[in-house]
Amino acid sequence: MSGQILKGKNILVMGVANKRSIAWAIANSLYREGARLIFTYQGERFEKNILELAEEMDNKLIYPCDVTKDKEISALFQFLKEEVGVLHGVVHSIAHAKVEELEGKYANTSRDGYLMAQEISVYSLVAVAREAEKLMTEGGSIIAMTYLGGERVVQNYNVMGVAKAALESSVQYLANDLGPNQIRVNAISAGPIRTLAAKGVKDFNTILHQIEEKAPLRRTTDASEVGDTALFLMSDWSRGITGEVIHVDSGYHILG
Ligand code: N5H
Repeated sequence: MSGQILKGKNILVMGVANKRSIAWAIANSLYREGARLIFTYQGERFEKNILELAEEMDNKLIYPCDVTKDKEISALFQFLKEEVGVLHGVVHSIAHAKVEELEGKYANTSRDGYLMAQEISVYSLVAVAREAEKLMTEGGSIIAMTYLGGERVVQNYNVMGVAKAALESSVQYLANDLGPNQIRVNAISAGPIRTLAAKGVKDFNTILHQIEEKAPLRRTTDASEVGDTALFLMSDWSRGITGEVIHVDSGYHILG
């Protein structure tokens, strides 16, 4: 089909765990506009999910990558170099924290839990961006996922809020480093969405109801809205934007 805005673009999508994943909604938007997608997954547990979900997608590639292992990141980029040569985009939709640190006081965060949240949720972006730059010989776009709790205190977000603050700052530093090669780095700050990461979050329904009552658009965020914003950020329409955080949250973040 002609007229697809991402035709000929190779985009790495990291972080599809299941069909509810934000990364999966983003992949659907990108695929609709003609992108060739390369998916990574972490561990056998999620391999089956991505194989099934992406079964019907033309030309996709699927490769394992545990972002805590330098060797796995190198192997992924070696694979990309051989299979696609040039990379145009990266979608980073990966985060992790110990479940026990997502409630109660931030002050109780363990050293171990702090480092784990930072390593998986933030350092992974830095490591991936550094490798991606080498393959983005025609310019590129890198996007990461963040949340309001990185800008201000949101009850229970705790160690993940501090990780998102570091992620948003990393987006700015990486945008500055990679900009001269016409590689843009941005983040999307999504409103709460019922994903696997949100599973087990106490009072998630209450949080969603609050958004429905108070957000300017009076509704919660749909993953497809995040997908279409990611599409914009991957496309040439956003060519002048880098180091930015775009809120896709029904406007909730403007409220005091
Ligand atoms: C204020 C809130 C509610 C409390 C905080 C939730 C934070 C969620 C983010 C992290 C990434 C969730 C997480 O690491 C869960 C793990 O401990 C357990 N789950 C897993 O291991 C599953 C199986 C795997 C697939 O998930 C991960 N991530 O490894 C924030 C909410 C209103 C909004 C929200 C849910 C934000 C967000 O960052 O996702």
